[in-house]
Amino acid sequence: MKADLIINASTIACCTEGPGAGIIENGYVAVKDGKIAALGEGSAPLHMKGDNTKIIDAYGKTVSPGLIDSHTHLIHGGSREKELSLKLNGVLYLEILKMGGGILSTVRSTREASKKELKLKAKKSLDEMLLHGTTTVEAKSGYGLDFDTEIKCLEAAAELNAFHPVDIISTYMGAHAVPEEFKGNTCGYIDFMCEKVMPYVKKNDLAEFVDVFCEEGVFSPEESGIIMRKAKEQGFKLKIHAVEIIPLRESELAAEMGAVSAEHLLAASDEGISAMAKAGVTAILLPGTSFYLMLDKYAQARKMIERGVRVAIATDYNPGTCPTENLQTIMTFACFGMKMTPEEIIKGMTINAAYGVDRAGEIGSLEVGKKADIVIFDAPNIEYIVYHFGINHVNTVIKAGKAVAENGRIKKSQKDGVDL
Ligand code: IZC
Ligand code: ZN
Repeated sequence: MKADLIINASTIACCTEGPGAGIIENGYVAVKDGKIAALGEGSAPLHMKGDNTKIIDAYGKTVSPGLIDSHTHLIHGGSREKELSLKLNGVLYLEILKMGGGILSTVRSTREASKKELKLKAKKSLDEMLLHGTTTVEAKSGYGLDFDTEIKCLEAAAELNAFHPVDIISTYMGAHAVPEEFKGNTCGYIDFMCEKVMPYVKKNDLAEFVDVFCEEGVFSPEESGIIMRKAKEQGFKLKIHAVEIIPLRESELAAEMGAVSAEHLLAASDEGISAMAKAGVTAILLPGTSFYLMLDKYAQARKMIERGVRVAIATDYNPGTCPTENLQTIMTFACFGMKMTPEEIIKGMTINAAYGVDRAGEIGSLEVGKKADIVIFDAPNIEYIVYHFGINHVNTVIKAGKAVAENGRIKKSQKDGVDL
């Protein structure tokens, strides 16, 4: 069997299931037809080398599965840097939202933007993500709230997905805030989402998941339960922003509803953690958001891991509470803020994140038969990536067997000319 080869890798983090990150020291990975064909310690078997074999020498480097950013708010207009001074003066996130800022300010910018403007802005972010090692991203809508803008954003994501090397998994998140036109009429807004928007999204295959922002002053657990039930009836998979600055039983709700993931989880109760472990709900933790909201509080990753919850880590890339596309910086926050080990962190951004977006059969680990989404870091081991923070360690990104980014540059592809 002839294949393309990555040889001499100092560290290969296979990120297979079970304890540890499946580390191989000094090994090789063989890629054929866009999939992982073989991998192991030492040199690649001679019969794999043919005349056309492409060889990457990864001496001194670390090879891992492509990173999966399992929680982002990719598509939006505008930015919110003007809220920095409010934050510095102690005005809290939910207070800014109540004043019509925060999410609602991004809703205004997103409604004003054309689909083309939204795509151009999101493409820039996808390029950054790819250069920093992300090969799959979950993208939530939720900055349109009205029918036309939500559909515009979901279509923008689908059109970007069709040509950009990063794969996009879409989530409809109309339940991100109650829009001004439904102020005081949350029930009316819930009916509108469930009866008008969701059927159209489903029929046009614009999203795989539905997500709800369950938080005091946004959607209550009862309201979130109604939205999730209706979404499930229509065939959507479920996610929940279980922020739990004040615990409201959101993790129990995620378990009861059979959600694929519960995200944030800043103060999950012991009962909630056990219920999630039992129901197989993936916890997607977002330590960059704790940092950016200047909270003293991080999710209890250690307790969740000890109780058997699968823990994923994501950026939460959004214009308000975590404006970064860089998962490597988030690795350091996960380590220092939540005391996760580098092996737990890399698994949180690969195999566990794949579970968080229901793709664990195809991506998230280096195993024979899985898609060859691979990152080569210019770092001798994964500890080094977490330790030396704030810079980009990525040397090469391989997507479905093809090198798509190298030395800080995205490679020209035939599809670069696509008109956005
Ligand atoms: O734009 O503030 N938490 N949604 C829920 C966000 C943060 C994004 C934002
Ligand atoms: Zn979010």
